[in-house]
Amino acid sequence: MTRIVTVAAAQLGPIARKDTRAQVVERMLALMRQAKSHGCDLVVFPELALTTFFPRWYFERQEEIDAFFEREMPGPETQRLFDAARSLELGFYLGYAELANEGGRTRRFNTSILVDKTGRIVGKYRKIHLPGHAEHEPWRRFQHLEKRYFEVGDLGFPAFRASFGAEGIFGMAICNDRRWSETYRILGLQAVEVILIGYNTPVHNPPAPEHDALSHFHNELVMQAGAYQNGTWVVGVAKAGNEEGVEQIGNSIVVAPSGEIVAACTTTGDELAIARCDLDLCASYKNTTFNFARHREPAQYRMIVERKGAIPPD
Ligand code: ING
Repeated sequence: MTRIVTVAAAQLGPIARKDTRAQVVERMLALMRQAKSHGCDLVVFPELALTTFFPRWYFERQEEIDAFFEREMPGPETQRLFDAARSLELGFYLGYAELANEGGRTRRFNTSILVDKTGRIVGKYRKIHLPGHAEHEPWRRFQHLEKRYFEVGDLGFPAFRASFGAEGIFGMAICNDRRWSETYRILGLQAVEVILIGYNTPVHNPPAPEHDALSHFHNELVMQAGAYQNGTWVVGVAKAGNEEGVEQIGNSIVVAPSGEIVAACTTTGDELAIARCDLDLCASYKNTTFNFARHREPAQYRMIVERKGAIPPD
């Protein structure tokens, strides 16, 4: 029995600072209804999908920062997404800013959740690779203060067995995570079949403006490589367009385990890119070229990493 999951990359255009969560949720519900009309099982929204990308600004007051965070999930503003999942029988990935009280203290993470067709949260991930800087750097055209506003994720890169039309093994990552090969390999070592990734990626990268012209190329390169080298589907979804004066890439894509891009958004607005993902295609790579049990040499890697190998000691 072929295991097909029909996935929609649900790209969002810009979200202004003044836009309310209710307005954004309305846009997301429209995309969910559209996805359902196209036979989708799963919708993937971007990173920090409920608000504007607030780490682009330096805030002094914690209450200003915390206005961008969700204290409960679902909460009053997001319950409608969970209700739609149940009524439409349509799962979703949602990126949001999580404010949690754990171990008697307040924690703040850049988080994503995976919600199944019954509206149940079946997976949670907290962003590990936080790019940018922790202190105000006025020389920049805009800030990138994720290291100031979020803690490094403490859940690892877990994979989840879940069902969206067909049962499979799903993993999540967020934005900068997709640039690091470890993200894909740690999930690949858990036999992942679909990796879901939301992102907010400015075209301009202040520390390396010479890379700006390659922002689409790098976006596709990392997800195509991660998919192929781990025999998994990868879905990358943008918050796109000119958001509060910062141009963010669109380029949302669905990548097959072959590394081929099989669906792509072509605008920088609210748009679906839809693909029928055959999860059994993963085996064509996991059982041959990337048969980890047969071809990987972890003992060799450990030796080199522990400086017993080719790298000369300091
Ligand atoms: N954004 C960007 C990303 O990794 C970035 C930051 C842009 C890093 C360009 C390097 C180059 O896509 C987030 N939110 O991680």
